[in-house]
Amino acid sequence: MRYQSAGESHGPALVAIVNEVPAGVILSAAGIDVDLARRQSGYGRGGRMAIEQDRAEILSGVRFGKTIGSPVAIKISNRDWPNWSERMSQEGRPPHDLVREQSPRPGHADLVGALKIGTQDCRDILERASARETASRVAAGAVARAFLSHLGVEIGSYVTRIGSVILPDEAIARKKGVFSATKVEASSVRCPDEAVSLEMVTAIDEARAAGESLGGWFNVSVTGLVPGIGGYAQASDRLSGALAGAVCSIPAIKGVQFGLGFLAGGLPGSQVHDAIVNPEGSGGKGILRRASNNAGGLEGGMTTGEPLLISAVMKPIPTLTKPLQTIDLLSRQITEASKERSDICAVPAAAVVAEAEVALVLADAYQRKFGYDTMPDILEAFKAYIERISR
Ligand code: EPS
Repeated sequence: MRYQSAGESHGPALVAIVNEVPAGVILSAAGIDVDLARRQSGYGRGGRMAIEQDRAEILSGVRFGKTIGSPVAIKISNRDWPNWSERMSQEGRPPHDLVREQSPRPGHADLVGALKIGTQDCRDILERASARETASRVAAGAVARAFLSHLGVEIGSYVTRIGSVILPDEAIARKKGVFSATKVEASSVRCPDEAVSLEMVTAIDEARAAGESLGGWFNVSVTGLVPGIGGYAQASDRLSGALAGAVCSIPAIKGVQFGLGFLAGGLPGSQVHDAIVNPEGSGGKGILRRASNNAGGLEGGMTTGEPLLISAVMKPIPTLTKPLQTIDLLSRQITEASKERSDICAVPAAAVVAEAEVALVLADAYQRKFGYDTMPDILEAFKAYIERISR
């Protein structure tokens, strides 16, 4: 399963096309909308989120509520488009009063993108480098999630840090991979602890007042996985690489770790590796388990069957209301970086986008193991595999 997306942040719409979706996956626009709304929410978002109410329009690949084995195309209209139709027109000449974005923001794709494609108007870059593009990823990821739910796989996420506010038992939560989804969804910053959520909200308010922006950390946790998804024989088979690449492809993500992650580098082997045990009360039958999950659900580039635990760090948003110094691309004079309408903090949204990226990687890996064409065949292969590894 693979996706591609298109669409400018202030163009008429975003589009996602998901290829290699098997027939028989239950899929509805309303189901996709749930994830689109989760991405839109989160304390610290900017004015754009008050304008948009992202809705998925399924253009192809679904009939009577189920996929039919053809590419699934999804459109998300930009409600802001009428305000931009002249500045972003596909036809004609630029309006005489067009304001060009020629003061690149440090930390954004503005400067390097402008150098790359040979423009002095960074709008040509920022329209696509904008985090708005992640709405299409979430729509594509919802297709992968729908496929995985037929196989018992569930994906969630929670925020563990915003600015200097850290969820205190972060390491414990990461090890176990269990958290209260109800508490997370009830928190405006996707943090399972109510008191820490409030501190995070205050930190965002303070950043807003200071003309600042904030980054943070989040965890993605996946349950219901079977062992042996991914592979060890070729570099490209390794699920760890595919997952890290997918999460790092999200704008502003600067690092990814699994399970104990960087902490594993400071501990002796006996305190890192997870003992292999029989499932409790099984009498020596059933899928072999682990006494702990420091590996974060991955060994040798494959799932172990324990929860997959991915942590990532997001840098602060580059657009600042008290802008940094930059160079005007036309005059080469020192100036202030441009001030686009922006978010103060988008860590909760990034966590939802990461869920989608993880879903797409896992869906692809499950298909490689159990088949591509149709759900009944895939489920039969899946059942046979579970039976074999349980003996
Ligand atoms: C975003 C849409 C953008 C920003 C934000 C996230 O809309 P606009 O640029 O019209 O305000 O709110 O984008 C960025 C933080 C960024 O760096 O581009 C969205 O849909 O998530």
